[in-house]
Amino acid sequence: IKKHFTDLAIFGDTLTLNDKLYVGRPNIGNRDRLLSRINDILDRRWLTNHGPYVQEFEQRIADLVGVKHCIATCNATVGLELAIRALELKGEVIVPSFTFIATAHALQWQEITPVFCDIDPQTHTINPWRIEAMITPRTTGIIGVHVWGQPCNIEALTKISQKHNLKLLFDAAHAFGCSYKGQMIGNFGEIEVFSFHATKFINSCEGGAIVTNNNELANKIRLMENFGFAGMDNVIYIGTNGKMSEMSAAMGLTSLESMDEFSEVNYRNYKYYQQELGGIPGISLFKFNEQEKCNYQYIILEIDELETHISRDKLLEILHANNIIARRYFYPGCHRMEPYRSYFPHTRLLLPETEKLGDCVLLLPTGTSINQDIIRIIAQIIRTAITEAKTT
Ligand code: T4K
Repeated sequence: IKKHFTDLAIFGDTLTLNDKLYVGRPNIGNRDRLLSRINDILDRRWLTNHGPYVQEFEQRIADLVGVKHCIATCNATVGLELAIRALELKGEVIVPSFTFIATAHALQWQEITPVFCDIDPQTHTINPWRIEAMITPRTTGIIGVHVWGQPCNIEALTKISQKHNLKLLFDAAHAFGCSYKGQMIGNFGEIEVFSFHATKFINSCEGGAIVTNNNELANKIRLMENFGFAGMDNVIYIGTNGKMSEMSAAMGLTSLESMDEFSEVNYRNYKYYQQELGGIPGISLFKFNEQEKCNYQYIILEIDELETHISRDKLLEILHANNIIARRYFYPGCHRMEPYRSYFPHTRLLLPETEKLGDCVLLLPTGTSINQDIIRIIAQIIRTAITEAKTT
């Protein structure tokens, strides 16, 4: 074993990982089923525009979530944009900064100001108790993000939104297959939006879905997603092209068929990580509530540098040098990325928990390309890096 961090591949001699391990490596379902669906699409020559596979995908999602309406989209970002338009949000909308930049961009793209709110350090989701102080006469809505598939405090958010007459919408990009108080995510707020991007629990290569129990909103979104066409040659809304293609739906349906297997593998990996990382001082693994349904798609570490004597960034460098391509999601927070950094230069002061988490969070690989042996190696690299840091 090499001794110094100048030799970053500290396990180069003994425990080599030959292939790079990525966070977000897609889980692939049954290839034969996928190829047979692709052949069907080619035979049918129906490639997009609400074809039979998209309709089947929407129905399967609606059934799994237990929600009235599902509208499949080309991705979740456009899904959020459509939801925001359909809800007629304007002015300011309160969102967490600890999220993927798409949540903020979906608002700003429509000239709505995202007002960044701090998070609860336990759940990593928006802190409802910080919201009321941020409401102004221009505020029209709240977007909660179920980051990592960890549901927001939906009860508190619902109460606040009702009290102030604000629209409540959830970015559920990470939360397909998760539940809150026994009910599936997808049933809360006015609308929820899932992502089926390649890196997500269920993937359609690119894709998303808008789900709602509101008939009127669902009708409106269906039209807006297809340029606002209410029939051939008749446009009644300003719309966009948010449609999912048949190829994406074929991938999505195939992925859905392996959903139980994916969540079992993810859960097993989560338990292995818990076992292997347990007892390393200064490292904590984000804990999910096992009473709820969860897709366990993310392995989230927090590094306490005072205890480990190693910064998160140094550890990241060591992991990368050992072919473990860990990620710093969601560093540094939307408020510190352009254009928001320039628009709101003082926001940092209002978001101490977001700042703290952004500086110590690290995501590790999981999914079907990982197993217990690999997790043991990853944990051993982390343990050695910390031991070395303490002795140098
Ligand atoms: N809201 C939230 C909370 C989100 O996290 C996201 C997306 C959205 C909204 C918007 O959803 P979409 O519009 O995308 O449906 C990635 C994804 O592109 C993005 O979908 C995701 N969140 C975000 C958390 O991660 P990047 O910029 O980090 O992607 P990239 O290219 O660095 O890849 C991520 C990792 O996945 C790498 O480790 C490589 C690996 N990977 C990626 C792809 C595409 C693979 O192994 N195979 C692949 O095919 O954003």
